[in-house]
Amino acid sequence: MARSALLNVMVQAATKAGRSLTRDFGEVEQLQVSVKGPGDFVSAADTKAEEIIVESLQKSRPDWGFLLEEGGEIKGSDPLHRWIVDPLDGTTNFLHSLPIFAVSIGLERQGQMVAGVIYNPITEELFTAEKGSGAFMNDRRMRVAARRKLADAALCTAIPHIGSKTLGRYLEEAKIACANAAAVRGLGSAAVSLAYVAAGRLDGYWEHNLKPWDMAAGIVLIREAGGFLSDISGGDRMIETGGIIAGNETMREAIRKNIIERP
Ligand code: LIP
Repeated sequence: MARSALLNVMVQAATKAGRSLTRDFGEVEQLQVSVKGPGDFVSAADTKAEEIIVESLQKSRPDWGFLLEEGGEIKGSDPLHRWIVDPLDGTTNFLHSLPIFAVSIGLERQGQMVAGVIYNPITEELFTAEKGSGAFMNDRRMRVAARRKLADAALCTAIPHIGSKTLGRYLEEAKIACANAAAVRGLGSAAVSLAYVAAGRLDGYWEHNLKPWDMAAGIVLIREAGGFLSDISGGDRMIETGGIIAGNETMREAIRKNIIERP
């Protein structure tokens, strides 16, 4: 499969950061037995991966700016392009040696998401998409799943953690979802979850409080895999509101109407 020059630049940055994360993931596995745990080590791994990505992307596109999970906004001299980067999405999984995490790099052009790369360096699954050119997992074309009924669907959402203000809403939604869907999962990485919807492994995904870097690349993957996205009210302000629902068009609307809005 021939990738565009742009995707090559993104893949190079993601895989380079992935090599660093893989080395650190090996260390984290050793640190589980210490009482202090690997917390500080993981923050350092996250920051290191982000620096690798920034350096790599800046080398190829010196004028483009960034929105970074760790480093915030870096303005570029080109006002049209901005990279949106999460160097380690699924930090808690990484911290606990669960190999469900990813590097996520999205490209925004004039306010539109136009390219995305999500890479899990442990499974070596590389998800790529560019507007108008389709979505791929490694070299294989991806399509969202065709299931239309909640009763047949494997859905995914975020399970709240200690101190989270969303527990009440989650329990309400989970009650309906568990009673109506074939399966409900929480993977702990928005980027991986969106990539899995694009790959047809999950039928639908929703979450209320994401940051732009959690979803930027995933948005392009879903659209290019023939899927649909909306914010919680059915509009397209996912990045602005932090709410997202993804799936094929029937599944996306079924999640919104039956699980989130509830009749
Ligand atoms: C996290 C996720 C997780 C989501 C959290 C958070 P981090 O990103 O992807 O699935 O529920 O809101 O944003 O902190 O691991 O990069």
